Amino acid sequence: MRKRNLAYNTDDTIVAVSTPLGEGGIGIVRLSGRKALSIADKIFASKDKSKPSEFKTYTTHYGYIIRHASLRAPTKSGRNNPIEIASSPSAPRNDRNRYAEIIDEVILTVMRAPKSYTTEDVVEINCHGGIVPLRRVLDLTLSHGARLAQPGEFTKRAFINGRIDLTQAEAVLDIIRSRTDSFMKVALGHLEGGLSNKIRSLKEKLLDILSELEARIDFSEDDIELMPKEDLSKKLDISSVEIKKLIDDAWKGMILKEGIMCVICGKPNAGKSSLMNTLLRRSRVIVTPVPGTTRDAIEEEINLKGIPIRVVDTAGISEARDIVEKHGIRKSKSYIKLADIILFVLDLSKRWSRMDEKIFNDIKSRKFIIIANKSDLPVKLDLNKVKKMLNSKPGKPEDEIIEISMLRKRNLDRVEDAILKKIWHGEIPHPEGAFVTNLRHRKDLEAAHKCIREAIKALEKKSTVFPEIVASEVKEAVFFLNSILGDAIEPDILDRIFSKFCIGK
Ligand SMILES: Nc1nc2c(ncn2[C@@H]2O[C@H](COP(=O)(O)OP(=O)(O)OP(=O)(O)O)[C@@H](O)[C@H]2O)c(=O)[nH]1
Ligand SMILES: [Mg+2]
Repeated sequence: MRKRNLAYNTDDTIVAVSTPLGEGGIGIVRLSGRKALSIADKIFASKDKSKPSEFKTYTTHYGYIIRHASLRAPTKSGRNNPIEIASSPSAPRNDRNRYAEIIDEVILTVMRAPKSYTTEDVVEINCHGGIVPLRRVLDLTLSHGARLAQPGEFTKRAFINGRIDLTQAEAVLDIIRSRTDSFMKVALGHLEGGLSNKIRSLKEKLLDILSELEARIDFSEDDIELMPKEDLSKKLDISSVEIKKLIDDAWKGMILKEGIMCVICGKPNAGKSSLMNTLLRRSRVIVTPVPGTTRDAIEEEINLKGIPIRVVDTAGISEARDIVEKHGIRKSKSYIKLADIILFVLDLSKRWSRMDEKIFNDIKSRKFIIIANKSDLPVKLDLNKVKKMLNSKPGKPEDEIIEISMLRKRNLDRVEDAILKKIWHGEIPHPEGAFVTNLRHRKDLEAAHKCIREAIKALEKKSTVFPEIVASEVKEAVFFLNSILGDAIEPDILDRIFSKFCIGK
């Protein structure tokens, strides 16, 4: 890939701590740029006195990070912890080694341009993983002329230098942020170019159509043989269908990435908190026979077959007896509004009440599952009545009601299956698919799709200037595909994308 012609200066050498700040076995300071090796030469001392600029690429070396006397403020006592291993080329011969200080004992790796993460010379210094050693090594590289990297700047350089495109750069962030194996697989697929290849192939098809149209604009029909209008239309239609498929499947990728929110609601004492604990497989929330035990909403995340699900247990909805309950119930209702899926818990041992009716009316137009709990007790709830109410909704009522007993652990696996079925509408996608997982990509695809539909409409009209109109729509569609790949992108959008990264990546 070529270096991208963007207003960004790759002349300076950047540095950052690439591992999380805090205590750890090791911490890594990463340098990238023209001076990475020369800076490393100045601060690294190995026993055999070899220099990083002499090291072969992808080799690691044991040694010390040292600060030479010239960079140190002399101490009053003059005791500067001199060590013998240091040798500064800039110090006078007889002063050499006298005032050097060991900063840390390290392993240093050299990765030479162009085969490195950024395609520049990269040096990674594995220090002891503590805030002080890392900060001191970082400060030392800064004092030798490196500049502190901005968030995501290493990946930005990989992009600017043409090693990866923008979907791949975004995939790096997705990998770092993945919360489930399934999404990680999707993100890895994107990093390997799964999505870029699809977008590129779409772009090639549109460029072919564009060259046909331009031939029509430049030559008369007598000069060359032109593709029949119907064939052009067919080709555009194929591209339109392919883009539409990517847009239509984007929700799957978004769910794998963002997850969904599942809110448990119902009357007090129905078994909501018991259900929460069952889904979490641990005793997270208090369960007691006293109605009104849960007073505040409690959120936790589970991984349900690859989907991150935020499960929320809420306070039972009833006529509030005091101000605390009032607040709790208000919160329950606002969570119901935010939910992607609602788990409405009913107590089979109690009759259908006015409160059940109220809750049902609030959720009936939403995605919900009725969990009829306490099937171990004598049944008083008229489930047929509930099923009748569900009949007014599309779909089969038996898909919406699951009779369970949390106490006897009856039918519990059916709850998870029902949630998955609701999410995927019965069809579980393969994480290997090149799904769009990013809102930016989806918006650009929607814009490209709109242009192609306009192009098809223009083709159908009997205008003499149709090639110009169609060509301009197709060009615009190509522009949006280029924007996904980062081949045509505004610098501020680029900045916004990379600002989401962590420092050091
Ligand atoms: N018999 C029986 N009791 C159950 C079952 N599930 C839960 N319980 C009991 O019902 C009571 C209430 O359960 P919780 O899970 O606290 O109910 P809740 O809906 O969270 O109640 P609030 O927080 O008060 O709104 C507890 O005593 C549970 O042990 C069940 O399947 N069968
Ligand atoms: Mg509760």
